Amino acid sequence: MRTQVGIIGAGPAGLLLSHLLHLNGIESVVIEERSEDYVRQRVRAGVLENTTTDLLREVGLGERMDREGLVHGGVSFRFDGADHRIAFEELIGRNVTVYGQQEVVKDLIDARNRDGGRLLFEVSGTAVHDIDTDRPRITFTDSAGQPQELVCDVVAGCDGFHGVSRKSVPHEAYDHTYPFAWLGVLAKAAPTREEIAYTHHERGFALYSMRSPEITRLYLQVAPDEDIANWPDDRIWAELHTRMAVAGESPVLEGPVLDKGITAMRSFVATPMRHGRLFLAGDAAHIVPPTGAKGMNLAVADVRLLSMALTELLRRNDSRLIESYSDTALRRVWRAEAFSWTMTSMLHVMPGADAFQRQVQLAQLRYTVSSTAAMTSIAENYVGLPW
Ligand code: RFL
Ligand code: PHB
Repeated sequence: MRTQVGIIGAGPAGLLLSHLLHLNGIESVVIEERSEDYVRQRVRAGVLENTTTDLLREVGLGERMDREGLVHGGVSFRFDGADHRIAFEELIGRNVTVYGQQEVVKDLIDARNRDGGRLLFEVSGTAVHDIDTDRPRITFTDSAGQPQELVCDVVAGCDGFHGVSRKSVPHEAYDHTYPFAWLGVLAKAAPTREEIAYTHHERGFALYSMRSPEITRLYLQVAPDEDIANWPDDRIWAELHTRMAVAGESPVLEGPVLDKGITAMRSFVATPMRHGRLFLAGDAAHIVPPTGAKGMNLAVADVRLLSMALTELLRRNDSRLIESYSDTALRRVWRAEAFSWTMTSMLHVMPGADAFQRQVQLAQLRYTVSSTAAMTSIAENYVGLPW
């Protein structure tokens, strides 16, 4: 097989890259190790920056998002037994949209299928070769068990944090793990509030979010090595009520649990994001803890840049943008790393923190929700800084 851009991974990064390249007249093939059903159903991120929704609309992917997405003009921080709203729309005139990552992925798969895109699911044994030459190759076994070779002009490694691409890029790794994890629950229960609430409670962080008028999405800070078996549904609900209550009232309405899982919290950056003709994008190159809701948005930002750079390279033989791809992308990545780290440190209970550190943390929270300057800073980072 032959194509211009061989894309490894059908997550938001790989699928959107393929779509953007198609709009610019560039051919690609996406290979994915999971099944199409699995990829369409995988429950993950929920918050789209204003920059992301603008881009999705611009490239013809806004229709269902605008119909079903929930526009939020602010978020709340809950602590000291009260709700403190950060009003994005009043502060900076922008907002975010809650629209599940798997909905974006479904819209992308449907768009690629409509446009005759080549998406190969259930491949195995993916390996990249000859990335130092101008004819890199990807080898894999297809879903029928046949060995395949894909010869390309360029390879895009969009295969997430546990993929194979990053191993072929000599890089410096910046890695930070946090002494806690998130237990996430998707429940068939109507949200009782209209906006997301980030809760700081002495028993640990909790997050109230939603997916639709029928579905709530909730998270609890737990130990990093926590076993999900220790968290029967009753315990989860009891803990959510305790942490999120304001003046004795819990916003949480219980309902059947549709999905639950534990996510480790980590910050990671690989630099550079390129070696020869292999370019990394999204979680393959960097991850952030989910507290800032930045992961998928960063994947979108990377592939927006990469699609423009590859278009210049492959259509006009101009390599200036591609030469600066890694440096330019990493500027935004490090900003998001800083924001995610700040949000994570401010809102979680830090195991082992002494009494002094706890008071400093509370002082920081109180300042953040009472200063217009501090709230504006949270708002502009949360809704997405300009490209
Ligand atoms: P993905 O989505 O991991 O996709 C990579 C794809 O590559 C495939 N793959 C391979 N395919 C072929 N050959 C191989 N050898 C392969 N190895 C892997 C995988 O099967 C997969 O389909 O990476 P991508 O596209 O870079 O997208 C990144 C986002 O998925 C991620 O950053 C977000 O989900 C992070 N995240 C959030 N981001 C936000 O912007 N807002 C949020 O509110 C938000 N909340 C979250 C999150 C992530 C979470 N978890 C579960 C990690 C909340 C949680 C709980
Ligand atoms: C979600 O709705 O899944 C969600 C919301 C905000 C975050 C992370 C995840 O910071």
